[in-house]
Amino acid sequence: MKAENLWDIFCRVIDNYGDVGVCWRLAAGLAARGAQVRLWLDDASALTWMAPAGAPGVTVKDWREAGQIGVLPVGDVLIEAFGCEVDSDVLAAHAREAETTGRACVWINLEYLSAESYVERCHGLPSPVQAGAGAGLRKHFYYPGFTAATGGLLREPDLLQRQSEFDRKAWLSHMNIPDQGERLISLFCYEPAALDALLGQLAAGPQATRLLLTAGRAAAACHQGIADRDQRQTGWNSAGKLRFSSLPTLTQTGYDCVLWSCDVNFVRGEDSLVRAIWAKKPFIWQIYPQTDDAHRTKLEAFLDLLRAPPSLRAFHRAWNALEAQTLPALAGAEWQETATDMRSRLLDEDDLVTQIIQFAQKKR
Ligand code: TRH
Repeated sequence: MKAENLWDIFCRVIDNYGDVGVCWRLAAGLAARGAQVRLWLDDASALTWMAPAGAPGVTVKDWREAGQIGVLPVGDVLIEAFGCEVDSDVLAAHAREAETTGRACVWINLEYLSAESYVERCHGLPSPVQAGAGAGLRKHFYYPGFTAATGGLLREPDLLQRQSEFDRKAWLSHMNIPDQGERLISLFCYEPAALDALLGQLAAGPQATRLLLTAGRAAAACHQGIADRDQRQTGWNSAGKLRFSSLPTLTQTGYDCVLWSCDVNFVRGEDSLVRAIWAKKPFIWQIYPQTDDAHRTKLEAFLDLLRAPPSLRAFHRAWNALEAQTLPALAGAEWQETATDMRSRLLDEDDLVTQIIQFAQKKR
C-alpha cells in the first residue's frame, strides 16, 4: 500500500549533534509544507532538548523498528542521510511495492554540506541498483550546497521574519545574560588548540568581552582552558576584560537567538555554520576534522566561497590548526561586510526543502 506524500528519513547518529540536527530541520520543513514524515533514528535523545515540542506531521521512529515498513505503508520518498544504509528489509519492501504498482519510491542519499566543486558535478546523479534487496530501484545523490547547481541550504520560510522581530534586549534579560555594552561572542566548538590564545587575546582587551559558552564540549574546553591559564599565568584576566556566561542546552530556535544576539559567533560542524550565515554576524567556523585531512580542502573551498579577506582566512587556519601560526586578532568591520555579503548572495537561492521537494517530484 502506498501513502501519498509520505517521506521516510533515516539517520544514524555518529557523534555530536549535526546529523540529527539537519535531519530534524529537514523533517520539520517537509512537514510544514504538507508532507507526512517518519524520521527513523538510532538515537533520538538530542531531540529532547533540540526540539522538545516536536512538529506536526513528523513522527520520530526507532530505527530498530524499521522492519515494520514491510507492513506499514511504504513511503513515496526514502532518504538515507549522510551515507547511512537502510536495512535490507526496508529496501525489499520498496522493491516489492515497485514491482506490484510499477511505481518506485524516490530514493535519495542526502550528503554532507561542502563548497567543493565536485558537489555541482555530483548533485542529482542517479545510481541504479543491480543487486541485493533493492535491485531494480535507483538511488540519487543529493548534495546540499551554496550555489544554484546544488541542492541548497536549510532555511525556514519564516526565518527572516523571526530574525527581524527578534528583541535582543528582552532575550538577554530572559537568559540572565548581563547587557552591559560588552562585546558578546558565542562559542560552539570542539577542543581547538587555539582556544588558549583566544582567551589570552580577549583578556588582554582593550574591549570588554563576554563569552557565551554553549553547553557540552565547548563549555568543557573553555573551563579547561581557563584552569590551564590560571595555573600558568596568575592574573591573566585580572583587568576583568573577559567574562563568561554558561548557556544551557537550547532548542534549535533558542540557539538562533544566541547567534542573533552576539557580535561574533564561533560555530562548528555543519548545521550551526548555516545558522551563523543566516545570522548575518561575523563568524568563525571550526570544521569537523577528518582523519585523512580532507577537511583542509573543504575549509579552503568554503573560504573562497565566502570571499574571506586575508585576516579572516588566517584566523580560520589558525583556529582549525591548519597552520602553525599565532592566532591573529579578531577583526570587526571587514568581517561584518563579508558575512553580510555572503548571506545576501545565498538568500537568492531556493532553500533545501523547496529544492528537495521539486527534486522528488521530478523523479517520480
Ligand atoms: O554537533 P556538530 O559538531 O555536528 C557534527 C557536524 O554536523 C559534522 O559535519 C558531522 O559530520 C558530525 O556532527 C557527525 O555541529 P552542527 O552540525 O552545527 O550541529 C549542532 C546542532 O545542534 C545544530 O542543529 C544546532 C543544534 N544546537 C541546539 O539545538 N542547541 C544548542 O544549544 C546548540 C549549541 C546547538
